[in-house]
Amino acid sequence: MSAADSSVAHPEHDRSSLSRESLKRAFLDHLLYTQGKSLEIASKNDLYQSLAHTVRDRLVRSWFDTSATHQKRNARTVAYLSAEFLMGPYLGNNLLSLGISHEIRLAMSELGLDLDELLRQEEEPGLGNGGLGRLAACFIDSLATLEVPAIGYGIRYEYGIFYQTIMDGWQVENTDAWLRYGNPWEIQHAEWAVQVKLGGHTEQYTDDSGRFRVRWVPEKTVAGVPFDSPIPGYRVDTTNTLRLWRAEATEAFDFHTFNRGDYLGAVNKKVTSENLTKVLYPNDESVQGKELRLEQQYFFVSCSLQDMLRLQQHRGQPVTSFHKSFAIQLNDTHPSIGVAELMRLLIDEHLVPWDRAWDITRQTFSYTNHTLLPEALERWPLELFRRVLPRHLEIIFEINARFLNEARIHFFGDETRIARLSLIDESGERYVRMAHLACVGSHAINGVADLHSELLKRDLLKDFYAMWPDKFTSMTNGVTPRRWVALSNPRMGKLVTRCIGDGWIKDWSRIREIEPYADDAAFAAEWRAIKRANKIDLASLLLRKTGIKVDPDSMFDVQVKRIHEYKRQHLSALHIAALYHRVKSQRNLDITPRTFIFGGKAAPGYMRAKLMIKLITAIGDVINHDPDVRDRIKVVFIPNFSVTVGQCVYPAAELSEQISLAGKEASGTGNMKFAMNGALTIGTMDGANIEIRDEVGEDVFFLFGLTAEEVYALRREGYRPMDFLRRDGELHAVIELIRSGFFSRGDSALFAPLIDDLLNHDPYMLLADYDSYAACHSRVDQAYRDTQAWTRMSILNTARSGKFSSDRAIGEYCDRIWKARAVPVEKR
Ligand code: CBF
Repeated sequence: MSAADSSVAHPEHDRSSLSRESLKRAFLDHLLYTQGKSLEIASKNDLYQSLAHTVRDRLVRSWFDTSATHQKRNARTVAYLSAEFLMGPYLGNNLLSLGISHEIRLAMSELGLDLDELLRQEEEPGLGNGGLGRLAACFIDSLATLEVPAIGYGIRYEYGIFYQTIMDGWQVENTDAWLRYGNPWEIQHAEWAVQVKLGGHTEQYTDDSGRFRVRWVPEKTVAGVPFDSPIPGYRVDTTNTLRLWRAEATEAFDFHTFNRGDYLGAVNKKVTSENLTKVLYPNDESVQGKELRLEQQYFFVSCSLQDMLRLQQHRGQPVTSFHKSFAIQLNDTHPSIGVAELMRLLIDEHLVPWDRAWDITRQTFSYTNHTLLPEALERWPLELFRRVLPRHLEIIFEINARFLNEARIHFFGDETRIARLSLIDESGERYVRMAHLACVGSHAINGVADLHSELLKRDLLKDFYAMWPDKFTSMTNGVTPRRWVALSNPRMGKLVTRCIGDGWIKDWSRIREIEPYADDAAFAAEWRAIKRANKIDLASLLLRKTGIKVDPDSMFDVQVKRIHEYKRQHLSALHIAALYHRVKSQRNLDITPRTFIFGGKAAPGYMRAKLMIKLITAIGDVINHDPDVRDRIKVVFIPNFSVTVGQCVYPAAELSEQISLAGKEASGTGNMKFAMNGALTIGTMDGANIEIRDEVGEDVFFLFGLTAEEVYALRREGYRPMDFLRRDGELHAVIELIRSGFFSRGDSALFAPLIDDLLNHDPYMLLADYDSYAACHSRVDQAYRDTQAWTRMSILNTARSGKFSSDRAIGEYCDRIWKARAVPVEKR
């Protein structure tokens, strides 16, 4: 039984439908009537689908009651607009929320079935790239658990993030057909479909009352169809909605073309329209100005805003009080076209005067920035923008003209600053700057960790900060303890529950209550045993997925995240190669046996990141097969890192690598998942690492590297990587080893692009931080030898991680930005 199951489900649940007998009956009914199978001939997928339907049915009543309560109370609703929702598998999480995992397990076993096997059957919807999409998933879990009326709006991509395999050490991408067996969690609502216009031109006209108006004559119209999934809060009656939009052609056939005899041409339009939601762009932290991506963004934003206006009408509320009913959060700039779209809907379609519409818009939106990297800042070539959204460009010009008038009063005579502030970049080819649109159209702007928010104010958005200091705030990210502890680490959950009760599942700050147990020998022994059991589980997953056998008694040193130069996986690679070099030069060197575990995807077009994967696997290949190493070092790259894999990795980790160059990682959320599960951090003063260190204490954190200030200073002085290389003999030897082709079967050209870049430019300052990183690892090595002291640190680390729950983050957003509150659901 998991820790989470040990408490009773919410007392108000209709217990009879949750009894073992009724669960079994419902399951068999679904098998027969939904899947058309009997137990004897059912496939694993049939069994999974039947179970998923059985569980979904048990959410429907509270789902109804939730929307009825919200409508009746006209409750202020948070609309979380995000182009990505990386939800992870639903079944386990929904069982946890309902509190029926134990009964279901027994029901399945009485039918001769194994619940764990059925859980493994679920295809995870990979509708996100990484941190940003997963944050959205944690946030909607917290909103539901805190009973805040909320809808997550996004895109129902037919193909999510690609499936990664590793062949000969290289990343290979395969399509992710997650819908191939259907998605039992969603319900399609064709009756709420909306029409979305694209392309064409605008026309001016005078309406019946003599007012000047603009009409958009689109080139095409696409239908947006909503697919809803229930998002149950943990042991509460609230079940919110995740509403994802699919694009459909408005007409299946172009009859005109069809009648002319061009049968294939007649379905072309359908195919092109439906391409809109075909595939998730697999780029993380970089954008390509692709027309389809702009169309995707506009499509889901327009669908969502039209949907909110429909709900507003349904609630009997006037359009002019839209901002009182909805608080819309822009998850990065991807949905920021919403500012212009809401203006268009209010002015053109609901005939609201400009000033009133602008007031409503600004009071509705708030914007979260997730990155400082210049290559991740969205801007669209003006001509492309005009082609896709001609009416919006006019609106943006008007917003810009009014905004720049206001800015000129603030910054009288400072035309350089005015040009920097403008929504249109006119320094060369003209672009629409989406972050500027988001800033101007929102009443609040936030970064996702304190350092990041400060850097936004100091650099990226400094002109906006100078103009509107009160709009800026900081909201440190958080992650849900339901998925990332209760569900992923049931062994730890059970131990914690035994000691302090299960209140931590809904209120992670209570985890602090385990702090006194850090000095309790029996507790520490159990803590260690749990970590070891989790490591054994991960070891068998690694063996299954890579064929590499690892020693569960070695230290599990883990770096899982997107592969990116700024995250510096290659810094780890250099250090591993250096350890190897040491072992080879002093055969009997006494080192702490370590398993270095990597995982993460590189954007398919990001050659340097793909080469980093190859470097890690190539170094691993040599080390793992060298008898001199005697298994004291192992290197494993887990293919296709995902939420599902993460659930096995975080609980087993002992050391969490958070080694980005200071000032580059906005926050990080993996760092929080590791900390909650007792892995100590080796990290730089970057993103939320700083706050993790503040919380857990300096002596429970392995710090290295330059601070963001030092990075700026060094860059200002003129950074010369070679100066650092000359000072460090070991690093020099390692670089030479890689360069010579030692890890690439003699191919000295293979890693040249990476190495040359490090020696000549090193934009992420690996060489400047290397020394401090290697020295820090030696401290880790020593610390790990004292098992009791290490365990104590691990317990303290978890005990002091209370701040990093998404419940805390959502509480702050509700109070400080959304002005939203809990609305308990009335049961009917
Ligand atoms: O805020 C959530 C995460 O977003 C990113 O992944 C992003 O896509 N910009 C950042 O890189 C992370 O630092 C951040 O935690």
